[in-house]
Amino acid sequence: MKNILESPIITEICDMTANMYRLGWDERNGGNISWLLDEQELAEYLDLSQVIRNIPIAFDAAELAGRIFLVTGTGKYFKNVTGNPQENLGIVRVASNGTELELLWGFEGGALPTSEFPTHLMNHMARLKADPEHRIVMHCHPANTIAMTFVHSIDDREFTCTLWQMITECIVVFPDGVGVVPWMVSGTNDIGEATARKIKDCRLVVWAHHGIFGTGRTLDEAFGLIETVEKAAQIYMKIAHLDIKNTIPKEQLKALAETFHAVPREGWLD
Ligand code: 2HA
Ligand code: ZN
Repeated sequence: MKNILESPIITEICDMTANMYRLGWDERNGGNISWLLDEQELAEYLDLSQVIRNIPIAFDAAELAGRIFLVTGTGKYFKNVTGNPQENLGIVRVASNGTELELLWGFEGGALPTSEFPTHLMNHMARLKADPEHRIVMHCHPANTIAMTFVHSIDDREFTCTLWQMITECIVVFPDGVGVVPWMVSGTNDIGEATARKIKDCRLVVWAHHGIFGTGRTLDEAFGLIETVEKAAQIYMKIAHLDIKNTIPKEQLKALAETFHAVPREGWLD
């Protein structure tokens, strides 16, 4: 067996959580990541028949039975992951009954998956239907994106069009747009369902006054989507209170998307 602490899985998530912490997106225990792992790759590092303990979950994830996820722990700090991956991270398999997780590695000292795991699993289900190559769900608290939800309409289309107009690259990076879920109690199945309903059509969902979810095939894709939204929101927050003299007209956004073969959400630029 190879040493899992030296695997790309653990080294990449350590680099990512440290980077996100340094960007100020994950204060205290803020933020969480889950990664749908490749079973064959994981079998080089772990005996997948050895279940350490079972962890109940409060909804039916039978659709994901047998799937294995790396996930950050509830109450754990992103800044501490690199120094102690085995306490701050866990690798869990959805049991065949769909209402339990089988712990295969990590979560030492009795730790549990993120409180947002229902949302993560529902997002994984929704994105896998849209893209079989989907692997990552990433949540964090970037300040400008959150700030924007206090001063801008939180209609999906209006919020997205403003972001598209903030930086030329935006429509190329996320032509599928951003969904916005109005404020709800987090950690619940209800917010998970509301998020999954939006994320089935786009890879990004903002939680008003809370944070953002990015998804993708790789950690870099999910991170890059969030990074681009946050930069656009930062520009919005720098200019929203000023006298706007120039903008990128919607017609030009259409031309831009066409040039880069990006397909914006149907009807959103009309
Ligand atoms: O993991 O970010 O939304 C802590 C949170 C909850
Ligand atoms: Zn959060």
